[in-house]
Amino acid sequence: MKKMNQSVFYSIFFNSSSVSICTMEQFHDYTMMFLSIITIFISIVILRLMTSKFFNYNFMENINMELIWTVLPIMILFLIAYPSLYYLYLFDLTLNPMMTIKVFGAQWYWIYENFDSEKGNSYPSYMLPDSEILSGKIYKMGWRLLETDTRLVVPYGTEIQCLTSSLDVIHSFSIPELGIKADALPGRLNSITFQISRPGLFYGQCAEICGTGHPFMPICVEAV
Ligand SMILES: [Cu+2]
Repeated sequence: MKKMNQSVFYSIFFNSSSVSICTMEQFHDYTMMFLSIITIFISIVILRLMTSKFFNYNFMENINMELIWTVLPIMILFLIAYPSLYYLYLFDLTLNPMMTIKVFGAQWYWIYENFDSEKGNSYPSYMLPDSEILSGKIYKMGWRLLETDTRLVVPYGTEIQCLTSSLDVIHSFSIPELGIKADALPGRLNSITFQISRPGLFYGQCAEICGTGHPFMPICVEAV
């Protein structure tokens, strides 16, 4: 229940689709704050230097000034680096997943496997070709090159662990809207945890060049 409240809180106040992408957006804004301040400050200094008619030829050294322009950048870099590393390791944490899904990349489609069912059902997910989207009924209509015949259906508001692997070459399971990107490597299991904060459809594409069918293996996640 506590987790549900947290994700609803995120979706209401930050208008983002998952807890991790919300954190990334916040960190982006935080970093942009420093970038804006530095850019404005440097612009003012350059403009003043260009427009000023005064030159001080006796001004050779100033210990205090050198101290400030050494210590201040170090502090700014630390203020950016610390939360950056903190979030980097936070996203790797898998605390208490309520569900585990397995994602296999294949040339050129995805195979999803649900661990929680007793038999362990696995199903492939192919892209819907243009002909099917155009000729289909309304329920079949969707984004060109993004709609799939079967969707990965997951609950929202719960922590979901996603294990990725590949059957042939390297693929990458990526959904930008949810802040997910995990390489699918043959012979290896990669783990990524995410928590979707609202119901809806989320689209992604393979993010590692894997052959001629690479642009035609989209990911469609349905959060219910
Ligand atoms: Cu690919």
